Amino acid sequence: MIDHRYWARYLQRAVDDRREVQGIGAQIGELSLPDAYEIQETLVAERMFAGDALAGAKLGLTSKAKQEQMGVDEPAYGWVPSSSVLGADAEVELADLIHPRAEPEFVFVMGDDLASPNCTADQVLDATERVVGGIEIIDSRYEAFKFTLPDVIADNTSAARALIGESGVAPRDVDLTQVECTFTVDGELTGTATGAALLGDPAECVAMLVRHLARKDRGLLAGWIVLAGAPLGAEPLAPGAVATAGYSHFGDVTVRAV
Ligand code: 0L1
Ligand code: MG
Repeated sequence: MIDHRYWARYLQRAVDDRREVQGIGAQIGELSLPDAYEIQETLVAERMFAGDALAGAKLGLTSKAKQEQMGVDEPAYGWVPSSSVLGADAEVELADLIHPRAEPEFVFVMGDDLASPNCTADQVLDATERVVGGIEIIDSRYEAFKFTLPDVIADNTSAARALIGESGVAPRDVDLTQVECTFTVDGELTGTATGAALLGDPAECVAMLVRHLARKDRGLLAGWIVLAGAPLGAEPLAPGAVATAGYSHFGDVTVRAV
C-alpha cells in the first residue's frame, strides 16, 4: 500500500517550487492505475482544501497525435481547477511554470448535470450547453516531460492552465467531428485536424469520462467545462511566443507567453 498523500504532496511541491521531479513509478517499482488516480484525487482535494474550486474535468491523450507524441496508448482523466482557467486571449507567465507546452482543445460547457455508468455521446450532447474552442497549457512536473501513463495520471494529466473561448456553438448545431482546428505558433502553422481526431468523436470522449467518473459515483455538474482533448500535438512555449488555436466554428483562442 503506497502513501497517496505523500506522493500528492511530492507533486504539489514540484508545482510550488517550479521544478521537475523524478517519476513516481521509477521510485516505487510500479505505480498502478488505481493508485495513480488516488494520488490525483488527493492532490486535487488538497488544492480545494487550500481554497481553490473545481471548474470542471478533462481528458488527455484522446488523439493519436497526442498518444504518439507522448508514447502512451490510452486516454487519461483529470480535473480543471478554477484558478487555472483563463479567457480566450490571455497571457501566461512562464516564470510560474516549469516547461509549459500549449495545445488546442475542444471544450464542452455543461448545461445539465450528467452522471451515468453507460453514458453515450448522445447523452453528452443533450447535457451540453455549448462547445467552444480552447488552448490547454500542460506542464508535466516530471523530468524532461517524460512519464508513464500512471505517472501522468497522478500528476493530474499535466494540467496547468486552460484558456476558454467565448462564443462557441450549441452542440447539435454543428457536426463536431467536422469542426476544423488549426494551431499556429509565432505565425507558423503546426498542424490541422478535425474533431474526428479525438477518438472519432469529441462527444464520445466526454462520454468515456462520464463512464469513468461513474465508477467512483461521480459525474459532471452543470456549469462545468470539460476539455475533451487535443487533436494536435502540444508545442513548447518559449518566452514571447504567441500561439493561436483557430476553429472553423468556434473562433480563435490565443495565448501569449510572457
Ligand atoms: O491534456 C493532455 O493531453 C495531457 C495529458 C498528459 C500528457 C501530456 O502531458 O502531454
Ligand atoms: Mg489537453
